[in-house]
Amino acid sequence: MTDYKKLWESMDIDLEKHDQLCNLLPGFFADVYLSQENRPEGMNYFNLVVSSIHGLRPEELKRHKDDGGKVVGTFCVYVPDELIVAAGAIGIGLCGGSQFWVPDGEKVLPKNTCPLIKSFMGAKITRTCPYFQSCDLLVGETTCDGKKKAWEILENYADIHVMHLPQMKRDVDIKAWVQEIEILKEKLEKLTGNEITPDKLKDAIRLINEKRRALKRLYELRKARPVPISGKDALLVSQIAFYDDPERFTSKVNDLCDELEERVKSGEGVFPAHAKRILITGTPMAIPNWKLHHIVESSGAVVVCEETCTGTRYFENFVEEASNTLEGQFRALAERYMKTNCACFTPNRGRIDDIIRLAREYEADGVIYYNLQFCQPYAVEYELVRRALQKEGIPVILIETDYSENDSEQVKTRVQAFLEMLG
Ligand code: BJ8
Repeated sequence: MTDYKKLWESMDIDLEKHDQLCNLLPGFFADVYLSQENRPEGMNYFNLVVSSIHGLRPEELKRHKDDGGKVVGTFCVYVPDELIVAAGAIGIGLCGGSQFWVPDGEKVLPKNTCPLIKSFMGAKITRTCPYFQSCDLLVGETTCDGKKKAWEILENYADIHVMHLPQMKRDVDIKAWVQEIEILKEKLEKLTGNEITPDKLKDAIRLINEKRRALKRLYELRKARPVPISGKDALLVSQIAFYDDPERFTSKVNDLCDELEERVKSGEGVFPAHAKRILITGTPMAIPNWKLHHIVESSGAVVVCEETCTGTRYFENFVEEASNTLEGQFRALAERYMKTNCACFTPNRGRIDDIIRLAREYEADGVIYYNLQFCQPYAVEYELVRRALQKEGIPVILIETDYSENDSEQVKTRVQAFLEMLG
């Protein structure tokens, strides 16, 4: 602990406020996670990562920086991690999932802003997040209006580069994204002093594809009946993917999958085979946002899949590995990333098709459409998703909520009524 204090001091962390934050997590994690029965052994690694979330990994980031390396923070799954890795930097996903930071975010943002934005803003301005404090550069993007305008405030506190994301998927838009990737490449080369060569980028593409493969393998195993791992545990693994070392993470996920494969073979599950299977779709759930999964799974149902950016959108689609030129690699990156279906795009029919496909593949009994309060793109898109699911005979409910516990009982009542309706 003493050592970490020195580490935090070196990062200019507000120690007093940071202590308050650190005191909250262990009890919360124990209630939500350690209370589960029959968890896979392979989750021990991920428990460790969370229990020392402000220690172990930030210490690695510090060592990397002491050796002259750079750390780059990102907020969206459209920003290509491969480039950051190829520049010899470490990429960290910074989306805020904690209510702790929301009141401070509200000091500089309107209250009717989505909690994810208020949370990351609060994390930065209070200097209580070692990941934010480690970053040499932040990379924002023009997705929703809330984020787009938040960058202008955030740049008072940190260096930020904003990528201009097109919001249609025509060839002209893919070409525009290639150009943004080229600009980011130059920015990263300048930051790190390292040239991004085709060989380095090829290795980085392989590395990140391997991580995606491991996550895909984990998700495939959740198709089994009974399901060998809880939705809460799978969500935790997805959340950790955003900040852990990619190589180690991939190997730990594959170890976990080996164990789950054995479970599937022997018919061992964490919920009875008849438990209702739920697909969650919607806005991302950044760590430690476990609210909805906890409500669903403590009501006797199991979450089998997330069509979110902390779920399938993060790992589906691989980057073509064959190209040996930067030009070809940039095009391959742009094509892969532009396949992501975010509600910031218009039209966004691909997301509706994905939800229907995933609901079938995972044999979901119902879909919960999860909307972070004040997220307009996903809120508006609900109507189209609802109509499409109704046509397919797939029950759906909209749950709009924030990070606080204020509405937990109300959300629980609605989820339980939905589960009862599923019969
Ligand atoms: S690709 S979902 S990570 S933008 S911040 S849109 S919740 S109002 S996070 Fe996102 Fe990239 Fe899209 Fe995924 Fe809504 Fe909040 Fe905006 Fe949000």
